[in-house]
Amino acid sequence: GHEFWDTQPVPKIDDKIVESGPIENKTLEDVRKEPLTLPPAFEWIELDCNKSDELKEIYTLLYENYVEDDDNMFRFDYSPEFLKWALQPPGFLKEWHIGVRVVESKKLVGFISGIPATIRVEGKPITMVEINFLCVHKKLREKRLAPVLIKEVTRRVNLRNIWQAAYTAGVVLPKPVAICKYWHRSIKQQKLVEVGFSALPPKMSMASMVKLYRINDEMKHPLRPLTKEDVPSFRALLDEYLSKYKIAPEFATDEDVWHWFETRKDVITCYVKVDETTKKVTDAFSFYNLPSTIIGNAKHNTLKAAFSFYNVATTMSLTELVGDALVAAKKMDYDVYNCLDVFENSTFFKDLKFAIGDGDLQYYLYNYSTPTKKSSEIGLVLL
Ligand code: NHW
Ligand code: EN5
Repeated sequence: GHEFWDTQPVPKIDDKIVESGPIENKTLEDVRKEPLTLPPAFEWIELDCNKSDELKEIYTLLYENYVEDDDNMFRFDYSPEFLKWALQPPGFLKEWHIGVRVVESKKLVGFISGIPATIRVEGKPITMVEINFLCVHKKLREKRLAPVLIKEVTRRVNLRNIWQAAYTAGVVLPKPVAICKYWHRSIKQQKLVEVGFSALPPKMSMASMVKLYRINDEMKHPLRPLTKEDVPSFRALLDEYLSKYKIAPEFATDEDVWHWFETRKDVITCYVKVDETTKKVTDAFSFYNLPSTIIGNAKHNTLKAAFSFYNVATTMSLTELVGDALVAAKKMDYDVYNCLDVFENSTFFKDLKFAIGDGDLQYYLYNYSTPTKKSSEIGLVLL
């Protein structure tokens, strides 16, 4: 049983869903006007990502306490600049950047965030919040603090007349709308083996492994960083492409697209190919930078990972496009390129020598039921 989740408007694990729509319909009068009650030693705060000390507090909480792999060898290390980007898209609300402090020491021990987004579910655009960076300090685990954070963010989102949410998690909860797999493309073989990210297959030498995973020094296609001038045609391309998927974001304005795809050093990289005569974007790859702390390795402290974001290919195959993304990632000194089996990504894994990971990523919707989707029907990537 799920003491908390059983009380929430989400499908039960064995529900067979055939139609799409909200699970419950509430109005503003139904929403509690006061914050949820915290145990007396704690207080609610809003964090301001424009204040470097507050941004640093979120960073440190996550650096020490956020998501680890199943064997506790790696922990995500989202940088402060990354968090500022992820938490402040156009239309963001500071009141959705929610912290819990210890009253006495002022130490930040809990966090949850929401950002506004329009997500299309089976073609229907729905105003939602994307929930991310839920974190409770390791010393306060299993004390039912997470449900309080979730209820508080729900309340603050509901007060803005928004009733649906999208989120992803490595754990299984009621009820995934899709179950996706992580795949990995090795770039720096030796280091990945040294840190235990990958194993040297039996009967394979390091030299033959290095040779197997060699990546070209130059891209095959004339791709260059996205510019502001490209944005209108890139948005048109992206929106048309995303409309093929059963769950996908809608990038409603040029400002949204520029926010999410402008290249920011060590945060997000987006390259495009532009047609010489029409000047329109025809192809684009993007990936974000999410390193992990390597827990307890004497030689290496961080694993530098690129995560595939949105890719659109029209004048070349998706395989060739992502092949060029790998060239860019190698040049930028990444150790590994990570990718979910969403979109048509499964079509290039074999040719580009990806290997399946040991981690799953579940996709969820809050207060919206819709038939379970295949990973290839998902057109959404959350950070
Ligand atoms: S997923 C990453 C989540 N963060 C981490 O994994 C970091 C490391 N872990 C922790 O910090 C991306 C803690 O273990 C957390 C749980 C805080 C995860 N999502 O406080 P208790 C996101 O940020 C349920 C949702 O005692 P704890 C997405 C669990 O099933 N629920 O546990 C976030 C149980 O409920 P149950 C999760 O270990 C989406 C209850 O929490 C969960 O000290 C949030 C236990 O609480 C997870 N990842 O703290 C939902 N992990 O019913 C948004 C555990 O089974 C919903 N639980 O008894 C939408 C809201 C907005 C709606 C607006 C209309
Ligand atoms: C919210 N936005 O488990 C996200 N990562 O496979 C929160 N495995 O890196 C939820 N265990 O398989 C995130 N190497 C959930 C994911 C949490 C992190 C996670 C997995 C995904 C991962 C690696 C390392 C495993 C270390 C031991 C893995 C094996 C494949 C290898 C790749 C390189 C080439 C050879 C084969």
